[in-house]
Amino acid sequence: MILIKLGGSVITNKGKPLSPRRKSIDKIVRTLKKINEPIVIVHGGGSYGHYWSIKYDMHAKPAKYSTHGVSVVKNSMIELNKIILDSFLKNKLNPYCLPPTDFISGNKPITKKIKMIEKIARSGFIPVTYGDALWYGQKKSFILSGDRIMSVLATILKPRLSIFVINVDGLYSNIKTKKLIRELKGRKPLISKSSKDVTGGMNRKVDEAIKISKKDMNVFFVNGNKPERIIDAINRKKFHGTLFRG
Ligand code: IP8
Repeated sequence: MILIKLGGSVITNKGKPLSPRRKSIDKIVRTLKKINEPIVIVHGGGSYGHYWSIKYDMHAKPAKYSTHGVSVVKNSMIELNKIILDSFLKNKLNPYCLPPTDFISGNKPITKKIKMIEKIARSGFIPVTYGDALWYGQKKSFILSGDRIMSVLATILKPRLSIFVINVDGLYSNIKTKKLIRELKGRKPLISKSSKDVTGGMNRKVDEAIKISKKDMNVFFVNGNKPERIIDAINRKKFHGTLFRG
C-alpha cells in the first residue's frame, strides 16, 4: 500500500485565500491512475483551512478557540475536499471520503477504524481524508494537520511507501542554491520557519516524516508539479526528491 499526502501548497494557491489549483490537482489525479496498488490519500488545508485558522487564531495545540471558527474551518475543508473528490470522479477514479472524525477521537487514533481504511483501499476504493479542525473535548478544539494524519496512518497501516507531495523538489540543504538533499537517515536538518501555516509547515512535515522513517518505513518528498516523479518512486525506478530511508 502507498500513502500519499497532497500538500496544501500544491492543491491551492497559498498566496490567495480560497483559491484551488485545479490544473495541478487534475494533473496529479491523472497520474495517480497509473498506480497499480492500493493507495490512501490525505490532503492539506492550503489557502482554505489555513486561511480561516489564521483568521480565527486557531492552532494545533488544543485550546478554547472560537466555536464559530471551528465550524468555518470545517466548512472550508469540506469545500476543498469536494474539489479533490470531483477531480477523482472526473478522472474515473473511485474516491471514498473519510473525514478524520471517522478514525480519530479527540486526538487519539481509533485503531479498528484505521484498519478498516486498509480494507476499503483493498476493495477498490481510494480513501481520501484531510487535515481539519476537530473537537478535542469539553470546550477545546485543535487543528489536526494532514501531516500528523500521515504518521498516524503509517504507524498502523505500515505502507510500503509514504509520499509527501509538495510544491518544491524536496528538502534543500541550502535554500539559496536550491541544493537538494537526496537522502536522509535519522537526523533532522535545519529548516527555516514558515509564517502562513498554523500547523508548522515544512518543519512539521519533516518531523512526521522522520517519525515514520524511524519505524522502518521509507518516506519520500516529491514535487507535485512533476507528478511523473511520484510514479518513478513507486516503481522504484528513481527517487527525484528527498528520500527518508527507513
Ligand atoms: O495543511 C491543516 O492541514 P495541513 C488543515 O496538512 C487545516 O497542515 C484545517 C488548517
